[in-house]
Amino acid sequence: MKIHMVSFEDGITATGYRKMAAFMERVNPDIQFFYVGTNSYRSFWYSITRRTGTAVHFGPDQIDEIAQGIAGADLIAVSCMTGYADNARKVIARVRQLNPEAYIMWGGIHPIIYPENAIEADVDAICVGEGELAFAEWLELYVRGEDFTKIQNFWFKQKDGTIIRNGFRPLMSAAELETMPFQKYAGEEWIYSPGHGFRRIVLSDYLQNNGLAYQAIWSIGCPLHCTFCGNTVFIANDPKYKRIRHTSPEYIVNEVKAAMKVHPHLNTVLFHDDSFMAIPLPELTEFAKRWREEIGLNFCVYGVIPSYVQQDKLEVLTWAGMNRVRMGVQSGSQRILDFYRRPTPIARVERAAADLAKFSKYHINPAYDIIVDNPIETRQDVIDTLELIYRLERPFTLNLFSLRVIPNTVLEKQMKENGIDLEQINANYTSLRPTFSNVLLYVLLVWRIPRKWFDRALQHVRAFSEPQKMHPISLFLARQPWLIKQGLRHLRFGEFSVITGYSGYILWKTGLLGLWKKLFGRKLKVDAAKIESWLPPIDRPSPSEAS
Ligand code: B12
Ligand code: SF4
Repeated sequence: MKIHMVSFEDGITATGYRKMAAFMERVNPDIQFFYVGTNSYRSFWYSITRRTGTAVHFGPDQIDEIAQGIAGADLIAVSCMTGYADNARKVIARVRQLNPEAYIMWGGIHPIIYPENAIEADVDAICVGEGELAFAEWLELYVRGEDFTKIQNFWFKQKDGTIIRNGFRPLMSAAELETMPFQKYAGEEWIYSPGHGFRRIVLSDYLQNNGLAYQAIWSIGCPLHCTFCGNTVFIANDPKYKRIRHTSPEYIVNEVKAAMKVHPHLNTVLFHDDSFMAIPLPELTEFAKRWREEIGLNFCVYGVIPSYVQQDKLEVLTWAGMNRVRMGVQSGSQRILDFYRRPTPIARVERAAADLAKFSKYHINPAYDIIVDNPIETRQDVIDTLELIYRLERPFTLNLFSLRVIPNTVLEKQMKENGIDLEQINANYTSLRPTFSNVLLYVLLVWRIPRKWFDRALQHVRAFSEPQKMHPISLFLARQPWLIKQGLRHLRFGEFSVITGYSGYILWKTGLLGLWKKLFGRKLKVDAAKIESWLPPIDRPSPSEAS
């Protein structure tokens, strides 16, 4: 069977798509891989202005061009998040016209989180859970011409339009995850270039999107259920999603080694796990030991929940090469954290920041996620967040996100119950409203202004719903010193995941990057006996499942 597998997202970093792509290639080698996005996400101009969003709508000519490029196969397999669902739906409709015989299947985050919406597209099936084993089952029955409509993790649309909504397969066990192929990475792939159709992905595309970084996922699952997060749906579908499942340290190390073979310039690995620090210490230590011995690259841990920040875990991971952390804080108001149902008290956030600050010699400033522009917030809630940022132990930086409601999450229900018009909420995660409080947040990132001035500034703060003056120029200007500070910090650590394009590559190629790291890189030393004491007992079954 000839398969065309298409990812709709802004970039080429889709880890879930890449996992699924590798598996589909294993069970059906006649497959081609396509990426559709605007690729503006990581451009220099984007980082300066944040003018473009992560969801971009293609016009009819582009929809046609994309559909023409992918329609010629027996199975068109689409994957995307909600931000690109509208484009995916339009392309699917056009593919159907161009090739009515093709079987069209839609998987990925959007059909999982909002299946009732995805099934309305002109598809034959949607995948509402983990794709690998369900797809293998489907392929076998489909090729044999047998009835496949009872396969779990799929919804099927019959010829007469009726929908078969099947339930969920058990989530893959750690042992099953271990048998899965590594992410499909840097093989033959095609990328959409508006006005020119699809062209082969080349090194510069990787450098433009990822810099010198490899994007990885080691563990799946998160014990929390913040109302704004897709996790609420994953857990509703299967409560076992709360458990952290992961492959063995050997597996993830081998995956990164395989990526380094095709891209020897890789200089850092970004772990996007939802809650990396929830992995127990013995397993983290095993990972750290192997990583240090066999990989030796720096790495960044993105999904950190403050309640799981522990001194010993930070120590062992920093010893292994961790040089950056991203942690979810979201708000400085306990009332808003309760509204989001985040069980992390403000005091715990402060403790986690204080623990992280102890490693500042070895880390690029940790980045804390904050959600702003929430219409539920009162003026006091906004002030509470500013106050938290003012007093949090430095250094750190912030990822500021304008609240956007992911359809079909608990937050959507909460907002509707509160009478909030969802249209009024920013359609873009990253372009902030130019409010005075957002300008002040950027100022605080480069300068903790004297308390007296800060108190005076707080008097000008307004809630989202209150009438207020907008400050687009001040916001633009306030961002620039912060960007420069961030850029310099990354340069100082020789880290090129944020500074994308050829600059890091040239430094790597000429050996200057290696020299820089040798001269200025700092490595945490930890007593060998301590590491040994943290390792799991030898008879522990591996790979394990933490709970
Ligand atoms: C890694 C990650 C990223 C990475 C990589 C993106 C990617 N597409 O993989 C990066 C950093 C780029 C990223 C960015 C964003 N992300 Co993100 N990200 C994740 C994260 C943490 C893990 C995804 C993952 O790899 N999971 C593990 C894999 C194995 O699972 P999977 O992706 O679901 O894939 C399986 C199935 O879906 C299925 N499947 C997938 N494709 C297909 C195709 C077919 C045909 C079939 C049959 C099956 C199938 O099989 C796969 C294997 O089992 C998730 C949270 C989560 N727990 O999923 C958020 C998540 C996907 N991200 C989210 C968001 C909102 C974003 C951003 C918009 C955030 C922002 N502020 O900018 C951006 C989007 C930018 C863009 N490029 O367009 C939301 C999406 C919500 C939604 N309804 O769309 C999530 C769910 C987190 C949340 N807050 O709820 N993200
Ligand atoms: S901690 Fe992060 S991944 Fe987990 S539910 Fe909350 S937002 Fe989602």
